Amino acid sequence: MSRLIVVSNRVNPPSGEGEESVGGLAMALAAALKQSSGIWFGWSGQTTPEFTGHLRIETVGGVTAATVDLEDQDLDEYYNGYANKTLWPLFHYRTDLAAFDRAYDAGYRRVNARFAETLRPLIRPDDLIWVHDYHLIPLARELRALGVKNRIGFFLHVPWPAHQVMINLPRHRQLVEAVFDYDLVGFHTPEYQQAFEDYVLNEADGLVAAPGRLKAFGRTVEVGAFPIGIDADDFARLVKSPRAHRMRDLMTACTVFRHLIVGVDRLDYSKGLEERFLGFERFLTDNPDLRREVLMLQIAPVSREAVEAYQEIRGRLDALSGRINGEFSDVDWAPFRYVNKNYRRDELAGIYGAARVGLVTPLRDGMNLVAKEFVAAQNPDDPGVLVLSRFAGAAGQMPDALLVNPHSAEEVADALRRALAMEKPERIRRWRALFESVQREDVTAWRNAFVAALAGDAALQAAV
Ligand code: GDG
Repeated sequence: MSRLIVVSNRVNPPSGEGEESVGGLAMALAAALKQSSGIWFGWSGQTTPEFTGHLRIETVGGVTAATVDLEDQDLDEYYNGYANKTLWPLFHYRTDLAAFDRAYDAGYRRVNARFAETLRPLIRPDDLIWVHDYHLIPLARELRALGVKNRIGFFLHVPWPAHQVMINLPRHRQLVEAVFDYDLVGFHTPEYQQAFEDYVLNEADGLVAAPGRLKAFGRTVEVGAFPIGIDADDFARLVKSPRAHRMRDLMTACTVFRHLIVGVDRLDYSKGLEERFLGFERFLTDNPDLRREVLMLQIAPVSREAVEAYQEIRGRLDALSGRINGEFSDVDWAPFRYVNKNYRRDELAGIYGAARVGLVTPLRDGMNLVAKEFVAAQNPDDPGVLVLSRFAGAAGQMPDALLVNPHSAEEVADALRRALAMEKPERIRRWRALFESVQREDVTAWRNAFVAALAGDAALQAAV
């Protein structure tokens, strides 16, 4: 069997049970690599004044990590710049927040070239190379320029935006042309795959050579939808852990006679936190009879603090959470807890398990793993209800959640009321259907399906 080389911007395998928050991509890659003897290559997270190209190889949490430091300027132009100020907002439909700057573009290409040069000596002829996410779209192009002939796949963890949104990017054709140096390109959902196809047909004179095969720029690429999932077995273990039990008991003790509504997200404007807070405020306004029966807990560890848009949204959330508590609290009671602290994964499992409602309302989200973790943490005999944004990739796989438009405070408030009033038989019926898909379409199924397609292994593809 071929060796797998996984490439992503950051390499940060969780070191154990209590590892801090590392985001959805890192959780998934660590889980995917645990099952193979592969290598995980990417940025160490450190910077130096000048790029050295020095490769560091170590084993962390059962995974062989090969990392390289970047230069200070790379951090500004590539990571904070093109990746997080240009592509992230654009791919999440926030053209108002997207910064277009030639220096970012140049930094992005420079780092992709540096990644390719550093990775090149590690590659053996029959390795499969699997590149992840929007930071590294041109990596295959750079590797091909160095003579790499291996099968190279790309997986996008965020949405591929609609054609009319994509063309806001200066030099968009150049970026899409680079996609055609891959052999296989994977998206979370058929909708993102379709949006990519629309672009190729409309902007690149491309054509559909066969189902799942697009031709443009003189090359052909295979495309497909590979919905990511959680490490279901590992999460089941966390749910049963002593820390999860302790946390569940603690949360249950501080919500006596009340229902817990929980949200867990990186502090990011794509996650719809402001809109969610307004939805909860609307719920409190519309339902005076239920006010004392709920506690909303929002956990939102800060991320990407160097980017202004993240500093600004943090300020607005501080103000909004203060306003809600100021308006509705009493001497002996407050409706809302808003926490920027990072919790251990086993503690999160306990918090999810104590909640009657999981409120997951991103404005746009490639998939959203929190929705799946919430479902996996529920007590089968008395499960909570998932309220989920229809704009999360996960919505297509989770029709038994209460699906809402996250922009509508009224819809969010009504869904909360409905979730709290839902009788046990309906909760159990909905939860069973959700849990079944969370287990079946887990991270192992995702990895196996992508790797089989990349290997071009028809027998394996038929089996997954
Ligand atoms: C990207 C895409 C896609 C959150 N707070 C804490 C904590 N977390 C963990 C969650 C979950 C992960 O972070 C977040 O994953 P998501 O999928 O919800 O979102 P992104 O980070 O934006 O991930 C997304 C994903 O990639 C995979 O393809 O689903 O659409 O945007 O696992 O539990 N973990 C800990 N403490 C926290 O306080 N330990």
